[in-house]
Amino acid sequence: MIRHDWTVAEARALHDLPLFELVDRARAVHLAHHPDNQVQLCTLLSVKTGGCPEDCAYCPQSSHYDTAIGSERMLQVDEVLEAARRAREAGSTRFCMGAAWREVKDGPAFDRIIEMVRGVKALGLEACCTLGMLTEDQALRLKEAGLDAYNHNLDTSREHYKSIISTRTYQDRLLTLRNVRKAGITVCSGGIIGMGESVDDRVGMLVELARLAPHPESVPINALVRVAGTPLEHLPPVPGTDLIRMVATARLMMPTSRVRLSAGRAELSEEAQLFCLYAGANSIFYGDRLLTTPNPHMSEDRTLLERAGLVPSPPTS
Ligand code: SAM
Ligand code: DTB
Ligand code: SF4
Repeated sequence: MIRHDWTVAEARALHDLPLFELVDRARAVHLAHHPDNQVQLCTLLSVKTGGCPEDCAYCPQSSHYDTAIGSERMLQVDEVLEAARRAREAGSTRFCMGAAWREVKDGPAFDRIIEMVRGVKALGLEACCTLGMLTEDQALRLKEAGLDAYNHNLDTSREHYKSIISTRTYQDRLLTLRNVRKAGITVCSGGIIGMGESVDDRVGMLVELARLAPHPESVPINALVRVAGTPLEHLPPVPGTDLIRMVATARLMMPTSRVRLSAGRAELSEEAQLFCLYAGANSIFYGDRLLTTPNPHMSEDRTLLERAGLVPSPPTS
Protein backbone atom coordinates (compact mmCIF):
# COMPACT_ATOMS: atom_id res chain seq x y z
CA MET A 1 0.00 0.00 0.00
CA ILE A 2 1.27 3.46 -0.91
CA ARG A 3 0.90 5.85 2.02
CA HIS A 4 1.42 9.59 2.36
CA ASP A 5 0.46 9.88 6.03
CA TRP A 6 3.41 8.31 7.83
CA THR A 7 4.12 9.71 11.27
CA VAL A 8 7.59 10.18 12.71
CA ALA A 9 6.75 7.62 15.42
CA GLU A 10 5.76 4.99 12.85
CA ALA A 11 8.83 5.65 10.74
CA ARG A 12 11.00 5.54 13.83
CA ALA A 13 9.51 2.19 14.87
CA LEU A 14 10.55 0.73 11.50
CA HIS A 15 13.96 2.37 11.51
CA ASP A 16 14.75 1.05 14.99
CA LEU A 17 13.75 -2.59 14.37
CA PRO A 18 16.51 -5.15 14.83
CA LEU A 19 18.60 -4.69 11.68
CA PHE A 20 17.89 -8.08 10.12
CA GLU A 21 14.15 -7.77 10.69
CA LEU A 22 14.16 -4.29 9.14
CA VAL A 23 16.12 -5.54 6.14
CA ASP A 24 13.90 -8.63 5.71
CA ARG A 25 10.81 -6.44 5.59
CA ALA A 26 12.39 -3.92 3.24
CA ARG A 27 13.63 -6.67 0.94
CA ALA A 28 10.13 -8.17 0.69
CA VAL A 29 8.69 -4.77 -0.32
CA HIS A 30 11.55 -4.24 -2.74
CA LEU A 31 10.98 -7.59 -4.47
CA ALA A 32 7.24 -6.91 -4.76
CA HIS A 33 7.81 -3.65 -6.66
CA HIS A 34 11.14 -3.80 -8.48
CA PRO A 35 12.97 -6.20 -10.75
CA ASP A 36 15.55 -8.09 -8.73
CA ASN A 37 19.29 -7.69 -9.31
CA GLN A 38 19.03 -4.46 -11.30
CA VAL A 39 20.88 -1.28 -10.42
CA GLN A 40 20.36 2.01 -12.24
CA LEU A 41 23.66 3.68 -13.13
CA CYS A 42 23.57 7.49 -13.13
CA THR A 43 26.52 9.71 -13.98
CA LEU A 44 26.93 13.17 -12.51
CA LEU A 45 28.65 16.16 -14.06
CA SER A 46 29.15 19.57 -12.52
CA VAL A 47 28.47 21.98 -15.38
CA LYS A 48 28.97 25.06 -13.20
CA THR A 49 31.24 24.53 -10.23
CA GLY A 50 31.72 26.65 -7.11
CA GLY A 51 31.01 30.23 -6.14
CA CYS A 52 27.50 29.47 -4.88
CA PRO A 53 25.83 32.22 -2.79
CA GLU A 54 23.99 29.71 -0.54
CA ASP A 55 25.48 28.70 2.81
CA CYS A 56 24.66 24.96 2.91
CA ALA A 57 26.99 23.81 5.68
CA TYR A 58 27.91 20.56 3.94
CA CYS A 59 28.79 22.01 0.58
CA PRO A 60 32.29 22.51 -0.82
CA GLN A 61 30.83 24.82 -3.50
CA SER A 62 29.45 27.46 -1.17
CA SER A 63 31.29 30.79 -1.42
CA HIS A 64 30.77 31.23 2.34
CA TYR A 65 33.50 28.68 3.13
CA ASP A 66 37.16 28.48 2.31
CA THR A 67 37.40 25.11 0.55
CA ALA A 68 39.64 23.88 -2.27
CA ILE A 69 36.82 24.51 -4.76
CA GLY A 70 36.89 27.91 -6.47
CA SER A 71 34.35 29.44 -8.81
CA GLU A 72 34.79 28.04 -12.32
CA ARG A 73 33.32 29.01 -15.68
CA MET A 74 30.26 27.22 -16.94
CA LEU A 75 31.06 24.31 -19.27
CA GLN A 76 30.30 24.52 -22.98
CA VAL A 77 27.58 22.34 -24.48
CA ASP A 78 30.06 20.20 -26.45
CA GLU A 79 32.19 19.53 -23.35
CA VAL A 80 29.10 18.28 -21.54
CA LEU A 81 27.95 16.13 -24.45
CA GLU A 82 31.40 14.59 -24.71
CA ALA A 83 31.17 13.59 -21.03
CA ALA A 84 27.64 12.28 -21.60
CA ARG A 85 28.84 10.15 -24.51
CA ARG A 86 31.59 8.68 -22.33
CA ALA A 87 29.07 7.97 -19.57
CA ARG A 88 26.82 6.18 -22.05
CA GLU A 89 29.74 4.12 -23.37
CA ALA A 90 30.63 3.16 -19.79
CA GLY A 91 27.08 1.82 -19.30
CA SER A 92 25.29 4.69 -17.60
CA THR A 93 21.65 5.28 -18.51
CA ARG A 94 21.02 8.58 -16.74
CA PHE A 95 23.11 11.73 -16.96
CA CYS A 96 22.66 14.37 -14.28
CA MET A 97 23.97 17.91 -14.69
CA GLY A 98 24.56 20.00 -11.58
CA ALA A 99 25.10 23.73 -11.17
CA ALA A 100 26.21 25.59 -8.05
CA TRP A 101 23.35 28.05 -8.28
CA ARG A 102 20.86 29.28 -5.72
CA GLU A 103 18.25 29.41 -8.46
CA VAL A 104 17.94 29.34 -12.21
CA LYS A 105 18.00 32.77 -13.85
CA ASP A 106 16.54 33.21 -17.32
CA GLY A 107 19.15 34.20 -19.90
CA PRO A 108 22.16 32.77 -21.72
CA ALA A 109 23.22 30.35 -18.94
CA PHE A 110 19.77 28.77 -18.77
CA ASP A 111 19.58 28.69 -22.59
CA ARG A 112 22.82 26.74 -22.53
CA ILE A 113 21.39 24.27 -20.02
CA ILE A 114 18.42 23.76 -22.34
CA GLU A 115 20.83 22.90 -25.18
CA MET A 116 22.65 20.47 -22.90
CA VAL A 117 19.39 18.72 -22.03
CA ARG A 118 18.45 18.41 -25.72
CA GLY A 119 21.89 17.01 -26.51
CA VAL A 120 21.81 14.46 -23.68
CA LYS A 121 18.37 13.28 -24.81
CA ALA A 122 19.61 12.98 -28.41
CA LEU A 123 22.26 10.56 -27.11
CA GLY A 124 19.49 8.29 -25.81
CA LEU A 125 20.21 8.96 -22.15
CA GLU A 126 17.76 9.93 -19.43
CA ALA A 127 18.44 13.58 -18.63
CA CYS A 128 18.42 15.00 -15.10
CA CYS A 129 19.39 18.42 -13.78
CA THR A 130 20.01 19.92 -10.36
CA LEU A 131 20.21 23.69 -10.67
CA GLY A 132 18.68 25.08 -7.48
CA MET A 133 15.29 26.75 -7.28
CA LEU A 134 13.05 26.77 -10.36
CA THR A 135 9.92 28.68 -11.34
CA GLU A 136 7.02 26.91 -13.01
CA ASP A 137 7.92 28.49 -16.39
CA GLN A 138 11.52 27.35 -16.14
CA ALA A 139 10.37 23.83 -15.25
CA LEU A 140 8.13 23.86 -18.33
CA ARG A 141 11.02 24.93 -20.55
CA LEU A 142 13.14 22.07 -19.18
CA LYS A 143 10.29 19.64 -19.79
CA GLU A 144 9.94 20.85 -23.39
CA ALA A 145 13.65 20.24 -23.90
CA GLY A 146 13.09 16.64 -22.82
CA LEU A 147 14.23 16.68 -19.19
CA ASP A 148 13.23 13.45 -17.44
CA ALA A 149 14.06 14.24 -13.82
CA TYR A 150 14.95 17.16 -11.57
CA ASN A 151 17.01 16.67 -8.41
CA HIS A 152 16.25 18.98 -5.51
CA ASN A 153 16.92 17.52 -2.06
CA LEU A 154 15.07 18.28 1.15
CA ASP A 155 18.43 17.34 2.70
CA THR A 156 17.22 16.87 6.32
CA SER A 157 14.19 17.34 8.58
CA ARG A 158 12.28 20.61 8.67
CA GLU A 159 13.63 21.21 12.21
CA HIS A 160 17.30 20.48 11.48
CA TYR A 161 17.26 22.43 8.20
CA LYS A 162 17.76 25.76 10.00
CA SER A 163 21.03 24.56 11.53
CA ILE A 164 22.38 23.62 8.08
CA ILE A 165 21.19 26.37 5.72
CA SER A 166 20.16 29.96 6.51
CA THR A 167 19.90 31.40 3.00
CA ARG A 168 16.65 29.63 2.03
CA THR A 169 13.77 27.83 3.67
CA TYR A 170 12.31 24.34 3.62
CA GLN A 171 9.21 25.88 2.06
CA ASP A 172 11.34 27.22 -0.85
CA ARG A 173 12.51 23.67 -1.49
CA LEU A 174 8.97 22.28 -1.41
CA LEU A 175 7.79 24.99 -3.81
CA THR A 176 10.41 24.07 -6.40
CA LEU A 177 9.44 20.41 -6.08
CA ARG A 178 5.85 21.43 -6.75
CA ASN A 179 6.89 23.38 -9.88
CA VAL A 180 8.84 20.37 -11.13
CA ARG A 181 5.88 18.06 -10.56
CA LYS A 182 3.44 20.47 -12.24
CA ALA A 183 5.61 20.54 -15.35
CA GLY A 184 5.45 16.75 -15.63
CA ILE A 185 9.12 16.17 -14.80
CA THR A 186 9.85 13.31 -12.41
CA VAL A 187 11.02 14.30 -8.96
CA CYS A 188 14.35 13.22 -7.47
CA SER A 189 14.55 14.29 -3.83
CA GLY A 190 16.31 12.90 -0.80
CA GLY A 191 18.89 14.02 1.67
CA ILE A 192 22.05 13.57 3.65
CA ILE A 193 22.79 11.76 6.90
CA GLY A 194 25.78 12.45 9.12
CA MET A 195 25.18 16.22 9.56
CA GLY A 196 24.76 16.05 13.35
CA GLU A 197 21.03 15.27 13.10
CA SER A 198 19.05 13.01 15.44
CA VAL A 199 17.41 9.77 14.34
CA ASP A 200 14.06 11.58 14.50
CA ASP A 201 15.48 14.13 12.04
CA ARG A 202 16.49 11.32 9.70
CA VAL A 203 13.09 9.67 9.71
CA GLY A 204 11.41 13.10 9.79
CA MET A 205 12.99 13.80 6.43
CA LEU A 206 11.61 10.52 5.08
CA VAL A 207 8.17 11.47 6.42
CA GLU A 208 8.36 14.80 4.51
CA LEU A 209 9.38 13.00 1.32
CA ALA A 210 6.63 10.41 1.72
CA ARG A 211 4.11 13.21 2.26
CA LEU A 212 4.67 14.29 -1.35
CA ALA A 213 1.97 12.81 -3.56
CA PRO A 214 3.03 11.05 -5.70
CA HIS A 215 6.23 10.01 -3.93
CA PRO A 216 9.43 11.24 -5.57
CA GLU A 217 10.36 8.79 -8.34
CA SER A 218 13.92 8.76 -6.96
CA VAL A 219 15.16 9.24 -3.43
CA PRO A 220 18.90 9.77 -3.10
CA ILE A 221 20.30 8.88 0.31
CA ASN A 222 23.68 10.57 0.77
CA ALA A 223 26.17 10.12 3.59
CA LEU A 224 27.92 13.41 4.27
CA VAL A 225 31.21 13.76 2.38
CA ARG A 226 33.19 15.69 4.99
CA VAL A 227 34.98 18.38 3.04
CA ALA A 228 37.85 20.46 4.49
CA GLY A 229 36.85 24.08 5.02
CA THR A 230 33.12 23.40 5.47
CA PRO A 231 31.57 23.81 8.94
CA LEU A 232 30.80 20.06 9.04
CA GLU A 233 34.31 18.86 8.19
CA HIS A 234 35.05 17.42 11.65
CA LEU A 235 31.87 15.43 12.19
CA PRO A 236 32.30 11.68 12.67
CA PRO A 237 31.78 9.37 9.69
CA VAL A 238 28.42 7.65 9.23
CA PRO A 239 28.49 3.95 10.22
CA GLY A 240 27.47 1.61 7.39
CA THR A 241 24.58 0.26 9.46
CA ASP A 242 23.07 3.77 9.68
CA LEU A 243 22.95 3.97 5.88
CA ILE A 244 21.46 0.47 5.65
CA ARG A 245 18.74 1.51 8.10
CA MET A 246 17.95 4.70 6.13
CA VAL A 247 17.79 2.85 2.82
CA ALA A 248 15.58 0.10 4.25
CA THR A 249 13.24 2.59 5.95
CA ALA A 250 12.98 4.66 2.75
CA ARG A 251 12.17 1.46 0.82
CA LEU A 252 9.39 0.56 3.28
CA MET A 253 7.86 4.03 3.26
CA MET A 254 8.14 4.65 -0.51
CA PRO A 255 7.78 1.18 -2.06
CA THR A 256 7.82 2.15 -5.73
CA SER A 257 10.50 4.89 -5.66
CA ARG A 258 14.04 4.25 -6.75
CA VAL A 259 16.27 4.58 -3.73
CA ARG A 260 19.72 5.79 -4.72
CA LEU A 261 22.76 4.99 -2.62
CA SER A 262 24.42 8.32 -3.36
CA ALA A 263 27.38 10.28 -1.93
CA GLY A 264 29.55 8.58 0.65
CA ARG A 265 30.12 5.24 -1.07
CA ALA A 266 33.86 5.90 -1.35
CA GLU A 267 34.09 5.56 2.43
CA LEU A 268 31.75 2.58 2.66
CA SER A 269 32.92 -1.05 2.57
CA GLU A 270 31.83 -3.16 -0.41
CA GLU A 271 29.83 -5.35 1.96
CA ALA A 272 27.93 -2.38 3.41
CA GLN A 273 27.18 -1.17 -0.12
CA LEU A 274 25.86 -4.61 -1.09
CA PHE A 275 23.80 -4.74 2.09
CA CYS A 276 22.20 -1.40 1.07
CA LEU A 277 21.47 -2.79 -2.41
CA TYR A 278 19.96 -5.89 -0.80
CA ALA A 279 17.83 -3.76 1.54
CA GLY A 280 16.19 -1.77 -1.24
CA ALA A 281 18.64 0.59 -2.91
CA ASN A 282 18.49 0.15 -6.67
CA SER A 283 20.52 3.00 -8.07
CA ILE A 284 24.03 4.40 -7.67
CA PHE A 285 26.12 7.26 -9.00
CA TYR A 286 28.57 5.75 -11.44
CA GLY A 287 31.67 7.68 -12.46
CA ASP A 288 34.98 8.55 -10.85
CA ARG A 289 33.62 11.74 -9.37
CA LEU A 290 30.36 12.97 -7.94
CA LEU A 291 30.17 16.75 -8.49
CA THR A 292 33.43 17.86 -6.88
CA THR A 293 34.39 14.90 -4.66
CA PRO A 294 35.60 11.38 -5.49
CA ASN A 295 33.29 8.42 -6.05
CA PRO A 296 34.49 4.79 -6.27
CA HIS A 297 36.30 4.15 -9.57
CA MET A 298 34.11 2.83 -12.36
CA SER A 299 36.22 -0.33 -12.62
CA GLU A 300 35.71 -1.01 -8.89
CA ASP A 301 31.96 -0.56 -9.29
CA ARG A 302 31.84 -2.86 -12.29
CA THR A 303 33.69 -5.53 -10.28
CA LEU A 304 31.40 -5.03 -7.30
CA LEU A 305 28.27 -5.46 -9.43
CA GLU A 306 29.65 -8.42 -11.38
CA ARG A 307 30.72 -10.29 -8.26
CA ALA A 308 27.23 -9.88 -6.85
CA GLY A 309 25.47 -10.84 -10.11
CA LEU A 310 23.88 -7.40 -10.38
CA VAL A 311 23.21 -5.82 -13.76
CA PRO A 312 22.63 -2.22 -14.89
CA SER A 313 18.93 -1.49 -15.35
CA PRO A 314 17.77 -0.51 -18.84
CA PRO A 315 16.82 3.12 -19.50
CA THR A 316 13.20 3.98 -18.70
CA SER A 317 12.81 6.61 -21.42
N1 SAM B 1 22.79 23.95 -6.08
C1 SAM B 1 21.77 23.00 -6.28
C2 SAM B 1 21.03 22.61 -5.02
O1 SAM B 1 21.53 22.82 -3.94
O2 SAM B 1 19.93 22.08 -5.15
C3 SAM B 1 22.26 21.73 -6.96
C4 SAM B 1 23.59 21.11 -6.58
S1 SAM B 1 23.74 20.57 -4.90
C5 SAM B 1 25.48 20.27 -4.82
C6 SAM B 1 22.93 19.01 -4.89
C7 SAM B 1 22.92 18.20 -3.62
O3 SAM B 1 24.20 17.64 -3.37
C8 SAM B 1 22.60 18.92 -2.32
O4 SAM B 1 21.24 19.13 -2.13
C9 SAM B 1 23.13 17.94 -1.29
O5 SAM B 1 22.12 17.03 -0.90
C10 SAM B 1 24.22 17.19 -2.05
N2 SAM B 1 25.56 17.44 -1.45
C11 SAM B 1 26.30 18.56 -1.59
N3 SAM B 1 27.44 18.48 -0.88
C12 SAM B 1 27.42 17.28 -0.27
C13 SAM B 1 28.31 16.62 0.61
N4 SAM B 1 29.44 17.20 1.03
N5 SAM B 1 27.99 15.38 1.04
C14 SAM B 1 26.83 14.79 0.63
N6 SAM B 1 25.95 15.37 -0.20
C15 SAM B 1 26.23 16.60 -0.64
C1 DTB C 1 22.44 13.91 -4.66
O1 DTB C 1 21.56 13.64 -3.81
N1 DTB C 1 23.73 13.67 -4.49
C2 DTB C 1 24.49 14.16 -5.63
C3 DTB C 1 23.37 14.60 -6.60
N2 DTB C 1 22.19 14.46 -5.82
C4 DTB C 1 23.44 15.91 -7.26
C5 DTB C 1 25.50 15.17 -5.29
C6 DTB C 1 26.49 14.70 -4.24
C7 DTB C 1 27.51 15.75 -4.09
C8 DTB C 1 28.61 15.36 -3.14
C9 DTB C 1 29.60 16.44 -2.98
C10 DTB C 1 30.33 16.81 -4.21
O2 DTB C 1 30.83 15.93 -4.96
O3 DTB C 1 30.48 18.03 -4.47
FE1 SF4 D 1 24.96 25.97 -3.52
FE2 SF4 D 1 23.68 23.65 -3.93
FE3 SF4 D 1 26.05 23.74 -2.63
FE4 SF4 D 1 23.90 24.72 -1.42
S1 SF4 D 1 24.21 22.58 -2.07
S2 SF4 D 1 25.91 25.71 -1.53
S3 SF4 D 1 22.78 25.57 -3.16
S4 SF4 D 1 25.70 24.24 -4.74
